[in-house]
Amino acid sequence: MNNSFDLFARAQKILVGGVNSPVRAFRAVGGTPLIIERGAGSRLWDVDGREFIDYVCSWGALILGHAHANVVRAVADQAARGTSYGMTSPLEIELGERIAGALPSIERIRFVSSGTEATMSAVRVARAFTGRDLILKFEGGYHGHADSFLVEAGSGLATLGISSSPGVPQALARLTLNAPFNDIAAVESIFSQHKGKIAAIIVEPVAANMGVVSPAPEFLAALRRTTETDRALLIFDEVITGFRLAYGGAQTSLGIRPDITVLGKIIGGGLPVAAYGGRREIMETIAPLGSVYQAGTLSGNPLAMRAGLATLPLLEGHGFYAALNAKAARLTEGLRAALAESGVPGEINISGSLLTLFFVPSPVRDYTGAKRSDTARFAAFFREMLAHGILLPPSQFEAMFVSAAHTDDDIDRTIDAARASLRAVSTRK
Ligand code: KE4
Repeated sequence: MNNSFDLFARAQKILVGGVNSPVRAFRAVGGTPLIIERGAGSRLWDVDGREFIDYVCSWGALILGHAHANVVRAVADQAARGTSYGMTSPLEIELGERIAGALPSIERIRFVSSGTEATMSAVRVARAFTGRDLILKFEGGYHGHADSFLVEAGSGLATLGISSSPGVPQALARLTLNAPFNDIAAVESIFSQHKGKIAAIIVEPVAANMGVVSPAPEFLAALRRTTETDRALLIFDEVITGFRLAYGGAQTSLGIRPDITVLGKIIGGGLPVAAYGGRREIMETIAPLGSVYQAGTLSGNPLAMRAGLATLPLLEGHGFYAALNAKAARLTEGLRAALAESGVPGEINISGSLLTLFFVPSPVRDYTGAKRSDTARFAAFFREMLAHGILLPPSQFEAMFVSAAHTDDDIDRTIDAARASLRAVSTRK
């Protein structure tokens, strides 16, 4: 019996590529994509009953793991009280206040339903507030699929080898400038070429869509200085890092205050929630106070708000991040030992509970370095690990996510599986 195979064949007859997001199609790693029946804790089960230790965790949203009891209870209770009122509820006020309490750079916030919606709106606000059109992002950075970001982007575009998406008018693509991540000289050169014309830099403070790449010391501080000098805005895209690297996100742990922050994933506890927020004078350019228009039918809906409100308090608890990061550190140590033992060239970048094993011979500090990866060997490793019951993100250019639900035994099993899988792929030429 192979329900996965049959269901994927059926899916392809209605869903484009059999998926609702490209990276799920396993195009870069081969094999039949998973069709998942259910999840609980650190586990996923597919429709054939196969069990996996999950390091995708809904691409980072499930920092508590699948079907956490508090989230399930909150969502069930709220469903019975109504899922969407089309009007403001106390819940969105409460979640907004909680987030602003964790990130002092957020004086006003607007909830939306996806990270793309949030980053797209943040850029619109930055363009309106500065009266400028150009934006600067980083090669391999991913900020969702709004037109302005699909230029030299990471994540699924890197996975599929798409450098820039058709359908984005050249006139718009030209307004997006790119620099190598961690290359402040390149940023300063671009700013001197376009003095007074750049509305904002948008950056993942810790890159996670070229694989994980941490900022070089002083890089983010230099971005802050450069934008301030030129009166451009600094947008931190913390859709992944927000409430992942610390209760307040990367900006808290790295001590840099952006003008606008974009959040998603964890703040929704697994339901569709994202947000953008920042300085009051910037955010009050948005309707109904200002004339920058942005709206959303399900923005701030009570069902999703309850999932976020059930999640965030559990992260604030004493020692949550220390315990989570210790698990990721132990996994990384084990994987590094397995790499050394196998003789396979590889580097592991880790930041908190985010990590990526690159099949490269030298350290990865930007997208050019990440693209040196042996993606064929990564694909073979992915398939070997899957056969051992370990689900990695199906792309060399994504992050592994460790959750609070991952146990020490999960970590040990993952290291053992990696040891066997690296031996198996070490013979590949
Ligand atoms: P969504 O529109 O997918 O909710 O968020 C877009 C986004 C924005 N900013 C960052 C830093 C992101 O990582 C994302 C989305 N992340 C990808 C995985 N790296 C989502 C997974 C997918 O595309 O299926």
